[in-house]
Amino acid sequence: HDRYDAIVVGVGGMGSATTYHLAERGLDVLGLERYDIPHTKGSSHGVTRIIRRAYYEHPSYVPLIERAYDLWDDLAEKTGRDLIQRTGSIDAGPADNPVFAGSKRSCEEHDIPYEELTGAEVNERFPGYELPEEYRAVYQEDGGFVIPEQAIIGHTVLAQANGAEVRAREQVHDWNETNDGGVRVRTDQGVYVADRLVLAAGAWNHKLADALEGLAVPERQALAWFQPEAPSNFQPGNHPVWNLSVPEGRFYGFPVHDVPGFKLGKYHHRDEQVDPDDFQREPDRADEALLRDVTEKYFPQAAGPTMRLSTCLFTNSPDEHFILDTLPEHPQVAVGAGFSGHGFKFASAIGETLADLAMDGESDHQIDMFGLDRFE
Ligand code: PYC
Repeated sequence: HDRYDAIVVGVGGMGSATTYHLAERGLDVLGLERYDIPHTKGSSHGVTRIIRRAYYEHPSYVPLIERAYDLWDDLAEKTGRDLIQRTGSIDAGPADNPVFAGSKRSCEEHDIPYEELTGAEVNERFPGYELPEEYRAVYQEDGGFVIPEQAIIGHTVLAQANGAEVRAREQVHDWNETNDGGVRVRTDQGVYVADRLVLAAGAWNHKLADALEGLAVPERQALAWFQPEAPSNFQPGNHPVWNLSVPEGRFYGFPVHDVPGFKLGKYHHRDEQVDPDDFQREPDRADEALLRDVTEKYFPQAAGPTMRLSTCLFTNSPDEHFILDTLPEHPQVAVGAGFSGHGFKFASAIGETLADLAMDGESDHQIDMFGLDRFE
């Protein structure tokens, strides 16, 4: 193969979607993945990822999440895969906390239907919760979860059906610009040339672009699944996905799906910035204890025996907003980076955005907030 239109580095959540969107536009695309498709070493494993329209991080994300919902439904239909479930979402905490207040603001600004509930009302309606009664919560009926492994397989299969070449277990060492403005990518298996490059390598992105140094910083996270003692209260139909701001930190969780346990995690679990090639992957008792304590306090009926523990990686930008841009010195290279623990739900739309950026240097999606120049 002499030359591709585009090469995508990383065929995980973002890269598989990008490979699909490029191929679907009739472009000749190569996707390169250093591990398996899907794999458990990065940010896109663990069976469930929250999706929510009531976006407390900033109202500017709402148009992108609307597009992501449409594209997830489209992917589910085209592939026949069950990859999204609607459970409703709860964003809660004390009255002045940013999770509740930000979620409400996004609903108000974008006319998203929602209900404002007290902690007591949440507990009554969804008996798995035991929130302090005076807490405030936004309940939004379209919230739910995406199944990341199914999403990656779905995007990859559709990319291949549209002519993409995808290679797993092939590690990109480096890339450089060709004299005619393209890119040459060197892997442990060979050398490939393309007009455009997309860096979607998650926690490894900063190793492939100097411009991302210090702007896309990997962080170790831990997840726990505990067996509920009252299983029916933690089924998808009875237990909305949740984001909670409590004195112990910011936590998130899910109903039981696939793994026989109620899943939760803490944002910035133990504040451990790590090298993705050299960190403690195996969860330990301290990881488990931190998540068990919060489960006992706010979801006591879910605090049964441990069913699974796992680690994964966030890649944080300094302001925890995404990076979607071309590289300042290499306009033929698009990057999707720094998703800061809240990106997966958008992957379907980010694939479309990165395909736009790679081929046109711009996108119709609202991504002004996500440029690299904000860090200058
Ligand atoms: O964005 O809701 C979210 C989320 C949950 C876990 C990590 N991010």
